[in-house]
Amino acid sequence: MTVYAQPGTEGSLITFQDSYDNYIGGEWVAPADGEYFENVTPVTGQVFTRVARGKAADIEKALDAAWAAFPKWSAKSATERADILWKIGDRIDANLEKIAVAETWDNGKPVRETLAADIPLAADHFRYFAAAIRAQETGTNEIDSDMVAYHFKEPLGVVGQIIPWNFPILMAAWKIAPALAAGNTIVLKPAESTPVSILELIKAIEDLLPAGVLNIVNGFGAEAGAALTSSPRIRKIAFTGSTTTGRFIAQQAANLIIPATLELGGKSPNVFFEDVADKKDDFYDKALEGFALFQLNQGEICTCPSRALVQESIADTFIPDAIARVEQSVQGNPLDTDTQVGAQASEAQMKKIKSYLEIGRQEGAEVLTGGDVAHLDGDLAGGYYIQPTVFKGNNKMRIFQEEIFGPVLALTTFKDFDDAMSIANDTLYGLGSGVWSRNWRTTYKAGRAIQAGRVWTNTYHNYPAGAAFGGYKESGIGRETHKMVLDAYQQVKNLLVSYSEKPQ
Ligand code: TXE
Repeated sequence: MTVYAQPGTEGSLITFQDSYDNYIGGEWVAPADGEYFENVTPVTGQVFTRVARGKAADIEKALDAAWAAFPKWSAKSATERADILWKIGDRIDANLEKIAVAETWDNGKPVRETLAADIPLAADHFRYFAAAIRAQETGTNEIDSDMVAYHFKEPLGVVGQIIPWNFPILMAAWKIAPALAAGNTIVLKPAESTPVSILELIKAIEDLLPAGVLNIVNGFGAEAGAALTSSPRIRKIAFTGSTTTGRFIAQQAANLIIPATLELGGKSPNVFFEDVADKKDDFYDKALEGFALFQLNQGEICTCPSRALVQESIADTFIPDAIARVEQSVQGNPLDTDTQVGAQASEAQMKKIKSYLEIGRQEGAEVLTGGDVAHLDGDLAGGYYIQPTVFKGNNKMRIFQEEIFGPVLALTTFKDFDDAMSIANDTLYGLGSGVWSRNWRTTYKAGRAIQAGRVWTNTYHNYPAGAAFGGYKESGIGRETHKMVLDAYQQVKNLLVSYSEKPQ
């Protein structure tokens, strides 16, 4: 067990600046109108720094810098760009602990996760796209003996990227790495509740990046965010956030006639077929662990397995075992490596979750465990903690249909395969899902029948760079991760060439 010291106290790996500016054209630039906003750590609920409150003028400045950098960056060879991305990956690894503590302090998630997942996965993403861009090939097509079609993949130009607060650094890496690999330059806006870890990451890598290639403007959605997503000077927008904001951004993209990739909300079903309980062996144990994973990242994951579907025939044994597994989770100081459940990212999010705990009760759902805020001691008492909660009810209830984005599981039972698929697909969303069975035919059939972009099969919550990620239905448009995302950051140039001496 290691308990990292709180930032700014004795023995801490990091002391935050009193204030942070925007990062534009390779420099730290004060906001045009001089306004800053306070940033709070959800670990204690205390303000720990101030951050530039960017607005339209700052976005314009960042767009100027990104366009100025575009010709040189896009003219670099894939090998040169890959070289820089690879070094960024290595630099992130070299600063692992410091960035992990910054991410934990900014977001409230346990340091065991930022150390083992968020930050290493971000580093890996840069190396994956360094390799992918070098390996990218395009086609030549012989139309006839005198005519050849050549295809080239060209970058789009300056792209806008809006980052959410649940995985600030990883979501930024998911967007920055492919965009830069493909030769674009970027204006990026972090979420207003978690801007600082991204800025600390930039401090660690800024000497590797040519000026203007990556620009960060902080601020609120309605100010900096809207100025970016409505600008006719961007050639693409990438967004991760709520379905409500995503719908609005899609409309803006339609007006601008630019592509938008949207990674939005979810209400993912996690389906447990009866044969998981055939034996109380390692597989059974793994399935219980899969059930308990709704608590990961305090449930603030768009793919959170927030609906558990358990086959009726095993309900009497499986559900008590699964609840016992949930109750084993350690909730506490996010800076302690033993902690598995930390703080919600903001007070607003904690209040939203609390209201759903009330809604679940009012709807008549049964509380199997949890059901309240968690009161921690000392200076953690001011932080934003919620008890991991399991409700039993039915799929028509709001707690089964609406994204809560907290450690709150809605559990129901099903009779047979068709019943399970009908409940699983009875949702507006289609991002993640899980199926658990010892029978490969069952898992395959379920995997194909569930309308979601990813179906984890006998596993959950792995995010390798090489697997495509994205939503069906109202969970979004387009994919991230996997080399196929490069297509979202490139356009195809075709040279159709006649080698004939005669008119053709
Ligand atoms: O999201 P928003 P909020 C879900 C989750 C959560 C709910 C509300 O259910 O409880 O959304 O969270 C920027 N133009 N998810 O209100 O508003 C904003 O500044 C341009 C799921 O925080 O979508 C931030 O950077 N940008 C999700 C980002 O959008 C705008 C992750 C996300 O904020 C903007 C986050 C505008 N008009 C929340 N308005 C996931 N899919 O993982 C806001 N933003």
